[in-house]
Amino acid sequence: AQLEADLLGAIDRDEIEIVFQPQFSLPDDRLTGAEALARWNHGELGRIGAGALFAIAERADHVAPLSRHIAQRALDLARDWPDGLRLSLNVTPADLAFGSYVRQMLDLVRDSGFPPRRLTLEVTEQALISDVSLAAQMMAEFSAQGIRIALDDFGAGFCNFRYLKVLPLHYLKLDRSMIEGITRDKRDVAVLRAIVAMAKALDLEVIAEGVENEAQRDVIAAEHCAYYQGFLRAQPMKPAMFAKLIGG
Ligand code: G
Ligand code: G
Ligand code: NA
Ligand code: MN
Repeated sequence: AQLEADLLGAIDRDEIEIVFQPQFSLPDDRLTGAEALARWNHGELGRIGAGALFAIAERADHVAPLSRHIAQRALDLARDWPDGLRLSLNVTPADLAFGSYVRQMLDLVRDSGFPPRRLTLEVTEQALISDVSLAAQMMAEFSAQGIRIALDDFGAGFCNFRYLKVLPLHYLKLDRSMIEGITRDKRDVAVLRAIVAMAKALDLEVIAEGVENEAQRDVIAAEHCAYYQGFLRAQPMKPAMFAKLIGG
């Protein structure tokens, strides 16, 4: 309960850190942007990852201010990135249950000066389960402003394929569990190939995550994934490091 009580103070004390994990295009390995990942650098407990951080925020009913804080920080940091680089922000399921989430995010984006057409929101299937049509409507409002939507962690959950049809998505982001075996098991490649073909028919671009070695990178390139991220190319890094990477 102490952690829950501490969360708003942590935001004020600037203990919520944003790191960026670079994303690259295929087959040319060009840097295309970064995903913002949050963590809590707790004074006594050390680093608390995003999963635990959002679980604490839900128990404390502080998801909205936490999400707002992270989005604000990330947008602020990304404002000076070269044109062409995209920023991805994660959306937590509880965000979509918050009535004024879209309004609040659109206001934040506008106030930040970061161009909405360079912003991607990553939404997990889990966020859609309670009310798909409401989620679709919220996504459409973001899309209308040029913001793109990625369906995140695809392949990790139940993969309701109907979501791919009814939601205004731009990207399909494959969970790293779908990438892990592709250099060892032909059946993993078969699944990947089928999903990429389906994505193409639905006009979705595929992002592979958790790419850890050259062999995996070569398979996803051969299978026509459009983008990837993973430890092969870059770990999540401090904003100053990312600024250096892009030549700032
Ligand atoms: O980086 P880490 O291993 O802690 O990420 C764990 C999970 O938390 C990942 O699924 C990631 O998408 C999610 N996550 C990371 N940062 C954020 C964030 O700022 N907001 C939300 N909603 N989820 C995040
Ligand atoms: O669910 P989400 O995809 O947002 O999770 C992001 C998390 O995945 C981050 O915690 C990040 O550190 C981790 N991650 C990023 N690249 C790799 C990778 O190549 N391998 C593994 N195992 N984890 C990764
Ligand atoms: Na994500
Ligand atoms: Mn993911």
